[in-house]
Amino acid sequence: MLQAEHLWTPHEWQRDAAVGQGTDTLRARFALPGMPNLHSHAFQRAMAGLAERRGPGDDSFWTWRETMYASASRIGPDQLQAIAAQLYVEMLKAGYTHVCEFHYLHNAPDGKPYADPAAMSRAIIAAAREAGIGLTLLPVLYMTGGFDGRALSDRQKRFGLSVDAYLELVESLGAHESERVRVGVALHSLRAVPETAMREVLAAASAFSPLPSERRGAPRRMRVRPGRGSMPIHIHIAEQIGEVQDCLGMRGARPVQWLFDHADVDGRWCLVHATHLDDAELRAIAASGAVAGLCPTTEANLGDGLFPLANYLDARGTLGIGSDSHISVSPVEELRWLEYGQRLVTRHRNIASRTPDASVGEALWGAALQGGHRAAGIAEDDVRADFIVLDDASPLLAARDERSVIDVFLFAGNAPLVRDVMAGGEWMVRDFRHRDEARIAARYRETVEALAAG
Ligand code: NGQ
Ligand code: ZN
Repeated sequence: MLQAEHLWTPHEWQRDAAVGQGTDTLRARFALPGMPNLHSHAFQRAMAGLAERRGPGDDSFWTWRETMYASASRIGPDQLQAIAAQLYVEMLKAGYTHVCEFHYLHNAPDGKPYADPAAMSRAIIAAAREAGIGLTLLPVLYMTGGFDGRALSDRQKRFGLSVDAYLELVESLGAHESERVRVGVALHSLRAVPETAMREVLAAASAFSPLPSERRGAPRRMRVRPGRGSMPIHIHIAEQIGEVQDCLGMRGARPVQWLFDHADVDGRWCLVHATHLDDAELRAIAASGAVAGLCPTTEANLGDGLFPLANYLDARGTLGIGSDSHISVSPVEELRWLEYGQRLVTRHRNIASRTPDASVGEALWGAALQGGHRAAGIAEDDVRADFIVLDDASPLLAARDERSVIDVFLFAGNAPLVRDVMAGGEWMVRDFRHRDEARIAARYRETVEALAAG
């Protein structure tokens, strides 16, 4: 149980609040809800820092992608579980209590399906259980190598599934659903999914939405998440200018515009990155209730561009944060850079809070919580025993109170201020240490050393 002198329940502070159950009571001065991480490719953690050396030409997102593909090619289920478990421990220690895993590494390294087509998905589920983080598993449909419908390259063959194989995978994963493990659907990107395939998957996903009964019974039913809320739908979109240009050239519309013209985009959707938007696209996303899935440290690392935050917030858009490639694993850093990117280009301060006297830290943490839960498929009335406790002993928190503590947490620290983390009602991190971190880190080290040795 957590007994907090000051508990932030967006958007107000409660005094002397008790949350969670059990006799293992922890007293704390400042606590706040744990953050959902709405976008992760776990395997990429094992290459963080290995693409920061200049190549022969101009480096870009596309040259980084080749390095990423090469590192993916040697990872099987055991390696994936070891890497993901270590990553998820790091996430918990940083203050993330739930992760949406955008998972497309389905096939064996030779591009053929594993004997169990869900082998890689099950590795992710096992890793989340070991670490104790909540999971929304998003198996990804990936079919083509570009807008022109070209076949997958050899390195992309590990990602490829037919629509039928994909829907079977999603359906089979339903057996693993629980309070802590949810399943959604994902389309890798417009360039990787033909329009007809997109329609089939969306029809199947809608069969699970809590819609009026006459709208049920879409072409194909999946027995995933009976009785739960609607199924989240994630897609990468408009991250790179090259992608916007290709979409304009091949489909006659910008990516976000094309998506809104061809799908019922609503609050089930998470549009990952959505970096390059015109005004109409920005307003369409905001009005739809879809979540803009922002990954500022990855977007910076890959040279994607800057999301138009102020206009989007003024249009009452919903957003959340993800650590994506895991070049950094910290909600503090994502939110700090989300705000700082805007300060640097606008030459103004305090962008994320749109009302006078409102705390920027509270605005950022509150917005990303709301959007993160929505993207994870966690309903607003679904109470989560997911909390983080800040380190009372840090000199940074001396003489700080409710008014300033979240701003200090997000903007003033270098050493993380997250001391304890409750996830799913259990203390997974106490005094900066995760319950099982030594074992999980040792296995990660062995795994990465073996991968590096080839
Ligand atoms: C991914 N990551 O799927 O891991 C992508 C790169 C692609 C980001 N876009 C591959 N950050 O988009 O084709
Ligand atoms: Zn991604």
